[in-house]
Amino acid sequence: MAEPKGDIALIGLAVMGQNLVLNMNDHGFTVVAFNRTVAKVEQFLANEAKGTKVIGAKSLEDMVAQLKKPRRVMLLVKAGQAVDDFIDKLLPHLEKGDIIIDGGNSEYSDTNRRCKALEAKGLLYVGSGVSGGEDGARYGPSLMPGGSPAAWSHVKSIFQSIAAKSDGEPCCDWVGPEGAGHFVKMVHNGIEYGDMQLICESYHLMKDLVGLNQDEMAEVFEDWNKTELDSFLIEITRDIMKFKDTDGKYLLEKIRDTAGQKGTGKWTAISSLEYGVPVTLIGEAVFSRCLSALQAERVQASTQLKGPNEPKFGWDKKTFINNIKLALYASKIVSYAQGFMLMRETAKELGWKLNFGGIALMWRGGCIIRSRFLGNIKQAFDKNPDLSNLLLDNFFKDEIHRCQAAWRNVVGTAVMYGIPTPAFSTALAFYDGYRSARLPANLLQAQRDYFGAHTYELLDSPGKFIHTNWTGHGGTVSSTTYSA
Ligand code: 2AM
Repeated sequence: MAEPKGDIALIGLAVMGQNLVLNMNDHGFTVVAFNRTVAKVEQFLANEAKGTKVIGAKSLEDMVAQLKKPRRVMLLVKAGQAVDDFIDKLLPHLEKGDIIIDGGNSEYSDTNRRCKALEAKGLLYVGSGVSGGEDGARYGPSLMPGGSPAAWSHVKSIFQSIAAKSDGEPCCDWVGPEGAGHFVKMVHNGIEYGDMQLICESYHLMKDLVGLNQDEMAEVFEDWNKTELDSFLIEITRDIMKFKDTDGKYLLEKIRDTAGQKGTGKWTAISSLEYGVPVTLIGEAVFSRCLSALQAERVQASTQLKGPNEPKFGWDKKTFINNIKLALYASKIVSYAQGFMLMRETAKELGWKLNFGGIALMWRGGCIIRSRFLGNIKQAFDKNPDLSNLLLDNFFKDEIHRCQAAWRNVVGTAVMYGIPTPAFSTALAFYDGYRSARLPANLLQAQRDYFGAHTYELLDSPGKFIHTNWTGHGGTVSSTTYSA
């Protein structure tokens, strides 16, 4: 048999898979394509992949036979059982040193498990976050690969050539071991929830408090997009504001205000609870979607529950709109600081070494949260790879200080007028908590010790747990200390 020509095989010819195959082909790689329903391979070759170098495979055996060694097989199939099934079917055809890559939306804990299992068999495993939707997959996604470190040198050139570029640099770098790539993709999605919620709160304030119409709001977003808020999400929001339905009316006004979700934001919030990291803004963004979904209840309650009786909003519009912009920006800094805190803590718990600057670079282009802002985050980690918190970087510290008065004004005004701004508010509460040398948790510890003998430590002797008999009756026996 002739020397095999395939640089990589790709299994799963739904839109994302097809587009990644075509993207790899454009960059000079020979891709072997396969799909569970084999008829789709023929269809793909006869249509989308016509005239390309893509090779169709009739079976897994045929597919593997067409690959150069070490073999690289990328899965883009439905997350969950389908990935395990394909791994099981592939194993008899592969040998030590071969590489399986999962580019689907797998949960990172599944990727942890699969990575360990395959490494134990002498194979290499990569779990990669892929972001940017269909267009990204076709012309340059953000790629977040993690897994067996030895695999990186074998997939690097393919991954970095097909990835989006930002200032000439590929939005793809090695994230870390095991499920680190999928974990970082999950946090990306959580941050996306937060960014979207912040923009929605700005819209709410501009519409219901300032009284702007959609053309005016489109202009505001257009202006913001030329500043530090320059990002894909602000850009599409501007376009949504302007979009008119076939009847000439704004489409946005006709859309039901009930948000859906697929779960990645929820998983980020669950992880933050699991690891004990206060990722409050993403949490609020998830809960805001839940509250929006209670539409029938809200409509009912709106006829019964009264808001404040404030005089008409009398602020200078321009000033207040600029304040909203600064509130959004400051809240966004807090949200990303929280996201990186979660990644840092998870890395510590799981013994991963994560490349934080690389993560910012991967998100800088290609994905939904792409923005100028991520360039600043990259710079912060370039300056200090061990930066403990983004808020303590000089650039972000100065920016938060610059925004602070406006941010407090917006949150305060929203509270006075009864407009919900959960993400703005929680970001500010976090900021004030994080910068407090002393919080009222001394009282909390006293309460816990009072009713449950949970013990407390004194300021001048940390690590020494004491129980006090607060009432003069009851026992002096303390309960064991534990941390959930
Ligand atoms: P199909 O075309 O044979 O349905 C996205 O759904 C991709 O995942 C498709 O390529 C689909 O293959 C594949 N897929 C979905 N569920 C699968 C399963 N249980 N086993 C294998 N492949 C699956």
